[in-house]
Amino acid sequence: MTTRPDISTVKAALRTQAIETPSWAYGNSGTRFKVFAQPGVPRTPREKLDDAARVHQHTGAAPTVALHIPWDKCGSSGGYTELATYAEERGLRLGAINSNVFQDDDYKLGSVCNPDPAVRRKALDHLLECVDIMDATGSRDLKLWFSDGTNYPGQDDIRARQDRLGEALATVYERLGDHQRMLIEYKLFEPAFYTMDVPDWGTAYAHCLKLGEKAQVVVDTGHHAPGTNIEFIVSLLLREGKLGGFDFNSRFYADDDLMAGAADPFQLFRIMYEVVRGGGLDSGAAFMLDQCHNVEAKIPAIIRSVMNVQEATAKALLVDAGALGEAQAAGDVLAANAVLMDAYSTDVRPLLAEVREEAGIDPDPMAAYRRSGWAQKIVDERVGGTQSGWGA
Ligand code: PSV
Ligand code: MN
Ligand code: MN
Repeated sequence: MTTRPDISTVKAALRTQAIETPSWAYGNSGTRFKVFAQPGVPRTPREKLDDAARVHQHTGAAPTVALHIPWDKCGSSGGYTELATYAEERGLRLGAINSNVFQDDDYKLGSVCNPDPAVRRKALDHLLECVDIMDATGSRDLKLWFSDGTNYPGQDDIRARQDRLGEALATVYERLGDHQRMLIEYKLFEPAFYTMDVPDWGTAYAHCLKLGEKAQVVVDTGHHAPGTNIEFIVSLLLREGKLGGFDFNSRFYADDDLMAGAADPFQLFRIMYEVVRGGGLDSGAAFMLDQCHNVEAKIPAIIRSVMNVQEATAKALLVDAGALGEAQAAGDVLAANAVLMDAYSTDVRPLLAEVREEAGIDPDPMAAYRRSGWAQKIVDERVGGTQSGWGA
């Protein structure tokens, strides 16, 4: 039985898919070895939004922008409300608020897991401040990533550190409003090398389960050991109602933060297939990018990443579910694999071009951006761009 999805259904799903871009990807960022500053990068959160508006204008698929506090600090809660209005005036909304408890000297031995209660209190206050900011911006998601961990066996009590983490998370969870969520991100290693306090999806999941339904896991695609089957994790989290969203990026080695879909487009397809299969396009999962553009131009790199996520999604939507189910039920391994590979091998660029044209935008976002003159305009107008994010 062939049940290739109806093309209008596929188009409708592609039209509604929203990909959130990170404010920090617009600024100068790079590796710990060198940040190659680029002319014309934003100097303020508003200028980051100006660039994000270009990405949304050319793709039609990037309506929200994640903030990182204090990289996007506004001073007062009024400042955040004004920033939200500024975003709205440009057809955008402010997305996830990312906390930052990893860049102060005080956090040398950790933030909410630190053995010193005063440091823990400072970190907790920052997380609570992030919820205040969400109230001002109207953001739904608080994204928590902790660099906490230890470098040496015996350095600290790893079990007690879990207790400290649980306590902080519970306090922040209590502070969340009805429509707000807490997304807990995990990372295998770095900056700590012996233990991370949230090293994997299982640890994040265990805390989320204890906290309640507003707590969900976020999967950063660069945060696993090489060879990890990320799509399995995605499938499982969706099945348990605990997939909060993604930080998409590509990696060849570790947390490379390269453009999504650049290193392994097949992996991105496999992930998006599990998203489609598990109802993740409609579950409220956030499709965020978390990338650093060190040697490539930033705005077109973000446009390319959005397009790569869209292409993987389109291919996943084209999987012939009927034929796949039949092959699986018959135990026909090769036929089942062929169904998936057929979808992956489909050139979906014409389909996405059509979707864009029907939405009244240029079918080729990269070319449209190049022609727009924006790249030159920002070089001419912005002098002394700021460093944001990693390397800051
Ligand atoms: C940590 O490596 C991380 O993936 C977290 O999401 C941070 O908030 C983000 O990077 C900043 O780039
Ligand atoms: Mn991340
Ligand atoms: Mn990362």
